[in-house]
Amino acid sequence: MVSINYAFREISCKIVYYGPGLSGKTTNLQWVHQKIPRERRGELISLATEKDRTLYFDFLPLDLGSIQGFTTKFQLYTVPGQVYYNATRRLVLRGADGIVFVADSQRGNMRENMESLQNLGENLTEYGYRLDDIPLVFQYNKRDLPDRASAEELNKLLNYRGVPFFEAEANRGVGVFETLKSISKIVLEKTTHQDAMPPPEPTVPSPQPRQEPMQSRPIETPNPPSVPRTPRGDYRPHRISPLRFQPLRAVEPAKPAEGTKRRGFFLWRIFKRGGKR
Ligand SMILES: Nc1nc2c(ncn2[C@@H]2O[C@H](COP(=O)(O)OP(=O)(O)OP(=O)(O)O)[C@@H](O)[C@H]2O)c(=O)[nH]1
Ligand SMILES: [Mg+2]
Repeated sequence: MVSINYAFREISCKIVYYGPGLSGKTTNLQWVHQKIPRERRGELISLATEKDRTLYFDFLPLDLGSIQGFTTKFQLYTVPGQVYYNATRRLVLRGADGIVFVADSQRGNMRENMESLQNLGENLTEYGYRLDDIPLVFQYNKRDLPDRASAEELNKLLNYRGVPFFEAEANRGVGVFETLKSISKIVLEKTTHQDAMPPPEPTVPSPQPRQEPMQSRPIETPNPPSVPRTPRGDYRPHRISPLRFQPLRAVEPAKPAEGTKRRGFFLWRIFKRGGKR
């Protein structure tokens, strides 16, 4: 689920690269890691067997710039494509905001593609998501190899939703960034539309203590407190000096001093008698 941290003006999204074994999921992340500027990405973490098959997942954190004043952080994951790692696949899929389905274009692998897509649907159901709803794009990879199915054939077989698809050669970087751009755009659009983004411009530019990212649904748009203006016209936050701060106490009305009531009574009697005691 996309998480939005208003204090740090940050949106975090999780994208999962899914697909059959050896379709090129890890290769996609490797290319992105290699090509994206260092300051925009973290380290690529890969847990692989000695034959470079993904054993658990690959993970790559990215900073994809800002949208409406919010920094967008993306976490890219791949699942292990080998059939018997389904428990791991399901685990990696948890909390995914968008899916890139990397299909192998070689004709001999159509069955694996279809089974993997079906497996994706089943695993999503476990988390209460539906393949019909989740942001999804297809990448038809290995377009350089002979005996590949055409994009139309692959669309007929897999892309029943008619979502964006990209022909790719991930090992040469062809189509890698186009795919990533497309899925991130779809995820962000969904977030901004569904969750009524953007939140109101907070008027208090005060650094706040780090908070755990808030879940995006339901989005709360807290009313910023009214803030005084400085003579220069810019806003400054309320500050309460700890020395001046006194907890509020109920103010009791002052009791009349002892004897006030009696004195009043005698004065009244003297008045009635015309000033005589
Ligand atoms: N010819 C060709 N080879 C590719 C392409 N993309 C990836 N490969 C190669 O395919 C092999 C498998 O790629 P990976 O990225 O490890 O595949 P994967 O989907 O992560 O596989 P698992 O981790 O087992 O699920 C590697 O040797 C890649 O170099 C491509 O577009 N064309
Ligand atoms: Mg892999």
